[in-house]
Amino acid sequence: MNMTKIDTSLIVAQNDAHEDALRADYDSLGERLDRCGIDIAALTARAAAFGVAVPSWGVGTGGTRFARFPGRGEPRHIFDKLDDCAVIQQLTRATPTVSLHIPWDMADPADLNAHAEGLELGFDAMNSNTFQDQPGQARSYKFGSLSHTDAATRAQAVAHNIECIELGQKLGSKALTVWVGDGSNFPGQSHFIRAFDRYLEATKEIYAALPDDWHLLTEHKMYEPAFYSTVVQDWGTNYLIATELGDRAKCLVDLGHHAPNVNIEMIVARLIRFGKLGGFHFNDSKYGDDDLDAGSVDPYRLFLVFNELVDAEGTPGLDLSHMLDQSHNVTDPIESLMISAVEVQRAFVQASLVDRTVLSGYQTDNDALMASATLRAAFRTDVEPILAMARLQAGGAIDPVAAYRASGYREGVADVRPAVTGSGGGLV
Ligand SMILES: [Mn+2]
Repeated sequence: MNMTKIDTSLIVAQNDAHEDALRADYDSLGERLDRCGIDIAALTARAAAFGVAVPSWGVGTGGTRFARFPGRGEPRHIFDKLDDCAVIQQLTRATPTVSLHIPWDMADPADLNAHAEGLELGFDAMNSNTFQDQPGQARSYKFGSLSHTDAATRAQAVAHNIECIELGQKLGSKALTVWVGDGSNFPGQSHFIRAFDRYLEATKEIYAALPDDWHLLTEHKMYEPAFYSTVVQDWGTNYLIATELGDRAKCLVDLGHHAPNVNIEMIVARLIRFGKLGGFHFNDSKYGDDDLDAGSVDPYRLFLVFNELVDAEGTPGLDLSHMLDQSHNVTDPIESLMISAVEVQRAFVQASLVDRTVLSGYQTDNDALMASATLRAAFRTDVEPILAMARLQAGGAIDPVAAYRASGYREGVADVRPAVTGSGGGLV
Protein backbone atom coordinates (compact mmCIF):
# COMPACT_ATOMS: atom_id res chain seq x y z
CA MET A 1 0.00 0.00 0.00
CA ASN A 2 1.37 3.40 -0.91
CA MET A 3 -0.45 6.06 1.06
CA THR A 4 0.58 9.04 -1.01
CA LYS A 5 -0.44 12.18 0.79
CA ILE A 6 -0.45 14.40 -2.31
CA ASP A 7 -2.37 13.26 -5.38
CA THR A 8 0.23 11.99 -7.89
CA SER A 9 -1.69 13.44 -10.82
CA LEU A 10 -1.39 16.90 -9.27
CA ILE A 11 2.40 16.53 -9.07
CA VAL A 12 2.51 15.36 -12.70
CA ALA A 13 0.41 18.32 -13.83
CA GLN A 14 2.58 20.73 -11.88
CA ASN A 15 5.75 19.20 -13.32
CA ASP A 16 4.37 19.29 -16.88
CA ALA A 17 4.21 23.07 -16.63
CA HIS A 18 7.89 23.30 -15.70
CA GLU A 19 9.49 20.35 -17.48
CA ASP A 20 10.48 21.97 -20.81
CA ALA A 21 12.23 24.86 -19.07
CA LEU A 22 13.95 22.45 -16.68
CA ARG A 23 15.26 20.26 -19.50
CA ALA A 24 16.65 23.30 -21.31
CA ASP A 25 18.38 24.51 -18.13
CA TYR A 26 19.64 21.01 -17.37
CA ASP A 27 21.11 20.54 -20.85
CA SER A 28 22.78 23.94 -20.68
CA LEU A 29 24.32 23.19 -17.29
CA GLY A 30 25.30 19.73 -18.54
CA GLU A 31 27.27 21.27 -21.41
CA ARG A 32 29.00 23.68 -19.06
CA LEU A 33 29.94 20.95 -16.59
CA ASP A 34 31.06 18.67 -19.41
CA ARG A 35 33.69 21.24 -20.36
CA CYS A 36 35.08 20.80 -16.81
CA GLY A 37 35.01 17.02 -17.16
CA ILE A 38 31.97 16.60 -14.90
CA ASP A 39 29.18 14.22 -15.91
CA ILE A 40 25.86 15.81 -14.98
CA ALA A 41 24.04 12.45 -14.98
CA ALA A 42 26.47 11.09 -12.38
CA LEU A 43 26.02 14.23 -10.31
CA THR A 44 22.23 13.90 -10.56
CA ALA A 45 22.51 10.31 -9.35
CA ARG A 46 24.57 11.52 -6.39
CA ALA A 47 21.93 14.12 -5.58
CA ALA A 48 19.21 11.48 -5.80
CA ALA A 49 21.07 9.18 -3.40
CA PHE A 50 21.43 11.92 -0.78
CA GLY A 51 19.05 11.97 2.15
CA VAL A 52 18.56 13.97 5.30
CA ALA A 53 16.22 12.91 8.11
CA VAL A 54 13.27 15.05 9.14
CA PRO A 55 12.88 15.54 12.89
CA SER A 56 9.38 14.55 13.99
CA TRP A 57 9.23 17.64 16.20
CA GLY A 58 10.00 19.89 13.25
CA VAL A 59 6.60 19.46 11.60
CA GLY A 60 4.87 21.14 14.54
CA THR A 61 5.02 24.90 14.93
CA GLY A 62 7.82 25.87 17.29
CA GLY A 63 7.96 28.75 19.69
CA THR A 64 10.26 30.93 21.70
CA ARG A 65 10.47 31.32 25.44
CA PHE A 66 8.19 34.31 25.01
CA ALA A 67 5.31 32.89 23.05
CA ARG A 68 4.10 30.26 20.70
CA PHE A 69 1.76 31.07 17.83
CA PRO A 70 0.07 27.87 16.67
CA GLY A 71 -0.24 27.13 12.97
CA ARG A 72 -3.19 25.63 11.14
CA GLY A 73 -3.61 21.89 11.06
CA GLU A 74 -0.75 21.09 13.37
CA PRO A 75 -0.08 17.37 13.90
CA ARG A 76 -1.86 15.97 16.93
CA HIS A 77 0.41 12.97 17.45
CA ILE A 78 3.21 10.99 15.86
CA PHE A 79 0.98 9.50 13.17
CA ASP A 80 -0.02 12.97 11.96
CA LYS A 81 3.65 13.94 12.13
CA LEU A 82 4.59 10.97 9.97
CA ASP A 83 1.93 12.02 7.45
CA ASP A 84 3.47 15.49 7.25
CA CYS A 85 6.96 14.00 6.92
CA ALA A 86 5.66 11.86 4.05
CA VAL A 87 4.54 15.00 2.20
CA ILE A 88 8.06 16.41 2.51
CA GLN A 89 9.56 13.19 1.16
CA GLN A 90 6.96 12.78 -1.58
CA LEU A 91 7.67 16.23 -3.01
CA THR A 92 11.44 16.55 -2.39
CA ARG A 93 12.62 12.90 -2.47
CA ALA A 94 15.42 14.05 -0.18
CA THR A 95 14.01 13.03 3.22
CA PRO A 96 13.45 9.25 3.27
CA THR A 97 13.65 8.93 7.08
CA VAL A 98 12.21 10.44 10.25
CA SER A 99 14.04 11.00 13.52
CA LEU A 100 11.79 10.32 16.52
CA HIS A 101 11.79 12.07 19.86
CA ILE A 102 10.84 10.07 22.93
CA PRO A 103 8.55 10.39 24.86
CA TRP A 104 6.85 12.92 22.56
CA ASP A 105 6.45 10.25 19.86
CA MET A 106 5.91 7.22 22.08
CA ALA A 107 3.58 4.67 20.46
CA ASP A 108 3.28 0.95 19.82
CA PRO A 109 6.27 0.04 17.60
CA ALA A 110 4.07 -2.21 15.46
CA ASP A 111 1.76 0.74 14.74
CA LEU A 112 4.72 3.04 14.06
CA ASN A 113 6.26 0.53 11.64
CA ALA A 114 2.97 -0.09 9.84
CA HIS A 115 2.26 3.62 9.44
CA ALA A 116 5.80 4.45 8.28
CA GLU A 117 5.88 1.53 5.87
CA GLY A 118 2.62 2.67 4.30
CA LEU A 119 4.20 6.06 3.75
CA GLU A 120 7.48 4.54 2.51
CA LEU A 121 9.39 6.19 5.34
CA GLY A 122 12.14 4.75 7.50
CA PHE A 123 13.34 5.73 10.97
CA ASP A 124 16.64 7.45 11.63
CA ALA A 125 18.33 8.21 14.96
CA MET A 126 16.24 8.09 18.14
CA ASN A 127 16.30 11.17 20.37
CA SER A 128 15.93 10.90 24.12
CA ASN A 129 14.56 13.64 26.35
CA THR A 130 15.88 14.29 29.82
CA PHE A 131 15.69 18.07 29.55
CA GLN A 132 12.10 18.35 30.73
CA ASP A 133 9.89 16.51 33.18
CA GLN A 134 7.17 14.21 31.91
CA PRO A 135 3.81 13.58 33.58
CA GLY A 136 4.11 10.97 36.31
CA GLN A 137 7.90 11.05 36.33
CA ALA A 138 9.33 10.12 39.76
CA ARG A 139 12.29 12.53 39.81
CA SER A 140 12.73 16.00 38.35
CA TYR A 141 15.39 17.10 35.88
CA LYS A 142 15.26 20.68 37.15
CA PHE A 143 18.86 20.37 38.33
CA GLY A 144 20.10 18.00 35.66
CA SER A 145 19.71 14.46 34.41
CA LEU A 146 22.73 12.32 33.51
CA SER A 147 24.96 14.57 35.66
CA HIS A 148 22.48 15.11 38.50
CA THR A 149 23.89 15.02 42.03
CA ASP A 150 21.21 12.44 42.95
CA ALA A 151 22.02 8.87 41.88
CA ALA A 152 18.36 7.89 41.51
CA THR A 153 17.73 10.78 39.11
CA ARG A 154 20.74 9.73 37.03
CA ALA A 155 19.46 6.15 37.03
CA GLN A 156 16.06 7.35 35.81
CA ALA A 157 17.73 9.24 32.95
CA VAL A 158 19.84 6.20 32.04
CA ALA A 159 16.75 3.96 32.05
CA HIS A 160 14.93 6.38 29.74
CA ASN A 161 17.80 6.33 27.24
CA ILE A 162 17.88 2.54 27.28
CA GLU A 163 14.11 2.54 26.69
CA CYS A 164 14.76 4.70 23.60
CA ILE A 165 17.31 2.19 22.32
CA GLU A 166 14.91 -0.69 22.85
CA LEU A 167 12.13 1.07 20.97
CA GLY A 168 14.53 2.09 18.22
CA GLN A 169 15.64 -1.51 17.74
CA LYS A 170 12.06 -2.42 16.91
CA LEU A 171 11.93 0.41 14.33
CA GLY A 172 15.16 -0.30 12.48
CA SER A 173 16.96 2.71 13.94
CA LYS A 174 20.73 2.47 14.31
CA ALA A 175 21.59 5.42 16.53
CA LEU A 176 20.65 7.18 19.74
CA THR A 177 21.22 10.93 19.98
CA VAL A 178 21.69 12.25 23.51
CA TRP A 179 21.49 15.93 24.28
CA VAL A 180 21.21 17.04 27.89
CA GLY A 181 20.38 20.49 29.17
CA ASP A 182 22.50 19.85 32.27
CA GLY A 183 24.54 22.77 33.52
CA SER A 184 24.43 25.63 35.98
CA ASN A 185 23.15 29.19 36.10
CA PHE A 186 25.51 30.52 38.77
CA PRO A 187 29.25 30.39 39.42
CA GLY A 188 29.78 27.91 42.23
CA GLN A 189 26.44 26.17 41.68
CA SER A 190 28.07 23.11 40.13
CA HIS A 191 31.46 21.42 40.60
CA PHE A 192 32.73 21.15 37.02
CA ILE A 193 34.85 18.03 37.49
CA ARG A 194 32.36 16.10 39.61
CA ALA A 195 29.42 16.98 37.33
CA PHE A 196 31.32 15.77 34.26
CA ASP A 197 32.39 12.60 36.05
CA ARG A 198 28.78 11.85 36.95
CA TYR A 199 27.77 12.46 33.32
CA LEU A 200 30.48 10.11 32.04
CA GLU A 201 29.57 7.39 34.52
CA ALA A 202 25.89 7.54 33.58
CA THR A 203 26.52 7.74 29.83
CA LYS A 204 28.80 4.70 30.04
CA GLU A 205 25.79 2.77 31.34
CA ILE A 206 23.82 3.80 28.24
CA TYR A 207 26.75 2.88 26.00
CA ALA A 208 26.87 -0.56 27.63
CA ALA A 209 23.27 -1.13 26.48
CA LEU A 210 24.02 -0.06 22.90
CA PRO A 211 23.59 -2.78 20.25
CA ASP A 212 26.79 -3.65 18.35
CA ASP A 213 25.58 -2.07 15.10
CA TRP A 214 24.43 1.19 16.72
CA HIS A 215 26.07 4.56 17.27
CA LEU A 216 25.68 6.68 20.38
CA LEU A 217 25.67 10.30 19.21
CA THR A 218 26.33 12.89 21.87
CA GLU A 219 25.38 16.47 21.03
CA HIS A 220 27.17 19.45 22.51
CA LYS A 221 25.64 22.88 23.04
CA MET A 222 27.38 25.92 24.44
CA TYR A 223 24.54 27.29 26.58
CA GLU A 224 20.77 27.21 27.14
CA PRO A 225 18.81 26.23 29.15
CA ALA A 226 21.76 26.62 31.55
CA PHE A 227 23.31 30.06 31.11
CA TYR A 228 26.51 29.98 33.16
CA SER A 229 27.97 26.54 32.40
CA THR A 230 26.87 23.54 30.39
CA VAL A 231 28.16 20.01 31.05
CA VAL A 232 28.56 19.11 27.35
CA GLN A 233 29.34 22.58 26.08
CA ASP A 234 31.63 22.22 23.09
CA TRP A 235 33.21 19.87 20.58
CA GLY A 236 36.28 19.35 22.76
CA THR A 237 34.20 18.04 25.64
CA ASN A 238 32.15 16.03 23.17
CA TYR A 239 35.33 14.49 21.75
CA LEU A 240 36.45 13.55 25.27
CA ILE A 241 33.09 11.86 25.89
CA ALA A 242 33.20 9.89 22.65
CA THR A 243 36.79 8.85 23.35
CA GLU A 244 36.00 7.77 26.92
CA LEU A 245 32.99 5.72 25.84
CA GLY A 246 34.37 3.73 22.91
CA ASP A 247 34.38 3.17 19.15
CA ARG A 248 30.61 3.36 18.68
CA ALA A 249 30.36 6.71 20.43
CA LYS A 250 30.55 9.68 18.06
CA CYS A 251 30.01 13.41 18.19
CA LEU A 252 26.92 15.06 16.74
CA VAL A 253 27.40 18.59 15.44
CA ASP A 254 24.38 20.87 15.61
CA LEU A 255 25.31 23.88 13.50
CA GLY A 256 23.63 26.26 15.97
CA HIS A 257 25.36 25.02 19.11
CA HIS A 258 28.66 26.90 18.92
CA ALA A 259 30.05 30.23 20.01
CA PRO A 260 29.49 33.00 17.46
CA ASN A 261 31.94 32.97 14.55
CA VAL A 262 33.41 29.58 15.45
CA ASN A 263 34.90 27.82 12.42
CA ILE A 264 32.51 24.86 12.33
CA GLU A 265 33.92 23.34 9.15
CA MET A 266 37.29 23.08 10.86
CA ILE A 267 35.70 21.32 13.84
CA VAL A 268 34.15 18.91 11.34
CA ALA A 269 37.57 18.20 9.82
CA ARG A 270 39.12 17.60 13.25
CA LEU A 271 36.41 15.15 14.26
CA ILE A 272 36.71 13.30 10.95
CA ARG A 273 40.49 13.03 11.37
CA PHE A 274 40.08 11.31 14.73
CA GLY A 275 37.16 9.10 13.71
CA LYS A 276 34.64 10.80 15.96
CA LEU A 277 32.22 12.61 13.66
CA GLY A 278 28.82 10.91 13.89
CA GLY A 279 26.34 13.26 12.31
CA PHE A 280 24.67 16.62 12.06
CA HIS A 281 21.70 18.63 13.08
CA PHE A 282 21.39 21.11 10.23
CA ASN A 283 19.89 24.54 10.78
CA ASP A 284 21.10 28.11 10.51
CA SER A 285 21.58 30.98 12.91
CA LYS A 286 22.50 34.63 13.15
CA TYR A 287 23.15 35.09 16.87
CA GLY A 288 22.86 31.89 18.88
CA ASP A 289 20.95 28.63 18.69
CA ASP A 290 18.37 30.32 16.48
CA ASP A 291 17.17 27.11 14.77
CA LEU A 292 16.50 28.96 11.53
CA ASP A 293 16.07 27.12 8.24
CA ALA A 294 19.25 25.45 6.94
CA GLY A 295 21.11 27.67 4.50
CA SER A 296 18.81 30.66 5.07
CA VAL A 297 21.41 32.94 6.69
CA ASP A 298 24.84 31.63 5.72
CA PRO A 299 24.66 29.20 2.80
CA TYR A 300 28.42 29.49 2.26
CA ARG A 301 29.09 28.03 5.71
CA LEU A 302 26.81 25.10 4.91
CA PHE A 303 28.76 24.62 1.68
CA LEU A 304 32.09 24.73 3.53
CA VAL A 305 30.87 22.04 5.94
CA PHE A 306 29.94 19.84 2.98
CA ASN A 307 33.25 20.65 1.35
CA GLU A 308 34.91 18.85 4.28
CA LEU A 309 32.44 15.96 4.11
CA VAL A 310 32.87 15.39 0.38
CA ASP A 311 36.64 15.69 0.77
CA ALA A 312 36.53 12.95 3.43
CA GLU A 313 34.35 10.53 1.45
CA GLY A 314 35.77 7.03 1.63
CA THR A 315 37.33 7.57 5.06
CA PRO A 316 37.04 4.21 6.84
CA GLY A 317 34.34 4.24 9.51
CA LEU A 318 32.80 7.55 8.38
CA ASP A 319 29.08 6.80 8.57
CA LEU A 320 27.09 9.97 9.23
CA SER A 321 23.53 10.61 10.36
CA HIS A 322 22.20 13.72 8.66
CA MET A 323 19.22 15.37 10.31
CA LEU A 324 17.47 18.72 10.20
CA ASP A 325 16.84 20.38 13.57
CA GLN A 326 14.89 23.60 13.23
CA SER A 327 12.12 25.52 14.89
CA HIS A 328 9.52 27.12 12.65
CA ASN A 329 7.80 30.10 14.18
CA VAL A 330 6.57 32.11 11.21
CA THR A 331 6.42 29.62 8.32
CA ASP A 332 4.49 26.47 7.48
CA PRO A 333 6.84 23.79 8.90
CA ILE A 334 6.33 21.52 5.87
CA GLU A 335 7.44 24.29 3.52
CA SER A 336 10.45 25.21 5.68
CA LEU A 337 11.55 21.59 5.96
CA MET A 338 11.21 21.02 2.21
CA ILE A 339 13.30 24.10 1.43
CA SER A 340 15.86 23.18 4.09
CA ALA A 341 16.26 19.60 2.88
CA VAL A 342 16.88 20.92 -0.63
CA GLU A 343 19.39 23.48 0.68
CA VAL A 344 21.37 20.75 2.45
CA GLN A 345 21.24 18.64 -0.71
CA ARG A 346 22.36 21.69 -2.71
CA ALA A 347 25.41 22.22 -0.50
CA PHE A 348 26.30 18.55 -0.98
CA VAL A 349 26.07 18.79 -4.78
CA GLN A 350 27.96 22.09 -4.91
CA ALA A 351 30.71 20.62 -2.73
CA SER A 352 30.85 17.68 -5.15
CA LEU A 353 31.84 20.16 -7.90
CA VAL A 354 35.09 21.20 -6.20
CA ASP A 355 38.07 20.14 -8.29
CA ARG A 356 40.07 18.57 -5.47
CA THR A 357 43.17 17.85 -7.52
CA VAL A 358 43.39 21.46 -8.59
CA LEU A 359 42.61 22.69 -5.06
CA SER A 360 45.30 20.47 -3.58
CA GLY A 361 47.81 21.92 -6.05
CA TYR A 362 46.95 25.47 -5.03
CA GLN A 363 47.26 24.50 -1.37
CA THR A 364 50.69 22.95 -1.95
CA ASP A 365 51.81 26.02 -3.87
CA ASN A 366 50.42 28.36 -1.19
CA ASP A 367 48.27 30.07 -3.82
CA ALA A 368 45.69 31.38 -1.37
CA LEU A 369 43.81 33.40 -3.95
CA MET A 370 43.26 30.56 -6.40
CA ALA A 371 42.51 28.03 -3.66
CA SER A 372 39.74 30.28 -2.39
CA ALA A 373 38.54 30.96 -5.93
CA THR A 374 38.29 27.20 -6.56
CA LEU A 375 35.85 26.82 -3.69
CA ARG A 376 33.84 29.85 -4.68
CA ALA A 377 33.56 28.67 -8.28
CA ALA A 378 31.82 25.53 -7.02
CA PHE A 379 29.63 27.48 -4.59
CA ARG A 380 28.55 29.93 -7.28
CA THR A 381 27.42 27.21 -9.66
CA ASP A 382 23.64 27.12 -9.82
CA VAL A 383 22.91 23.41 -9.39
CA GLU A 384 19.13 23.87 -9.15
CA PRO A 385 18.55 22.04 -12.47
CA ILE A 386 20.36 19.00 -11.02
CA LEU A 387 18.27 19.03 -7.85
CA ALA A 388 15.03 19.56 -9.76
CA MET A 389 15.90 16.80 -12.24
CA ALA A 390 16.67 14.40 -9.38
CA ARG A 391 13.24 15.16 -7.94
CA LEU A 392 11.49 14.80 -11.28
CA GLN A 393 13.16 11.47 -12.05
CA ALA A 394 12.18 10.13 -8.61
CA GLY A 395 8.54 11.21 -8.88
CA GLY A 396 8.91 14.33 -6.75
CA ALA A 397 8.03 17.89 -7.64
CA ILE A 398 10.17 20.22 -9.74
CA ASP A 399 8.89 23.03 -7.49
CA PRO A 400 7.97 21.40 -4.16
CA VAL A 401 6.50 24.49 -2.47
CA ALA A 402 4.31 25.38 -5.45
CA ALA A 403 3.04 21.79 -5.68
CA TYR A 404 2.40 21.71 -1.93
CA ARG A 405 0.43 24.95 -2.03
CA ALA A 406 -1.55 23.82 -5.05
CA SER A 407 -2.42 20.55 -3.30
CA GLY A 408 -4.34 22.21 -0.46
CA TYR A 409 -2.80 19.70 1.98
CA ARG A 410 -2.59 22.17 4.86
CA GLU A 411 -6.21 23.28 4.42
CA GLY A 412 -7.24 19.62 4.29
CA VAL A 413 -5.55 18.62 7.53
CA ALA A 414 -6.67 21.84 9.23
CA ASP A 415 -10.23 20.60 8.79
CA VAL A 416 -9.58 17.44 10.79
CA ARG A 417 -6.87 18.56 13.23
CA PRO A 418 -8.15 20.96 15.89
CA ALA A 419 -5.93 23.91 16.83
CA VAL A 420 -3.50 23.21 19.66
CA THR A 421 -1.74 25.64 21.96
CA GLY A 422 0.64 23.35 23.87
CA SER A 423 3.13 20.68 22.74
CA GLY A 424 6.87 20.80 22.51
CA GLY A 425 8.79 23.65 20.93
CA GLY A 426 11.98 23.12 19.00
CA LEU A 427 14.76 24.20 21.31
CA VAL A 428 16.95 21.10 21.08
MN1 LIG B 1 20.08 19.61 17.83
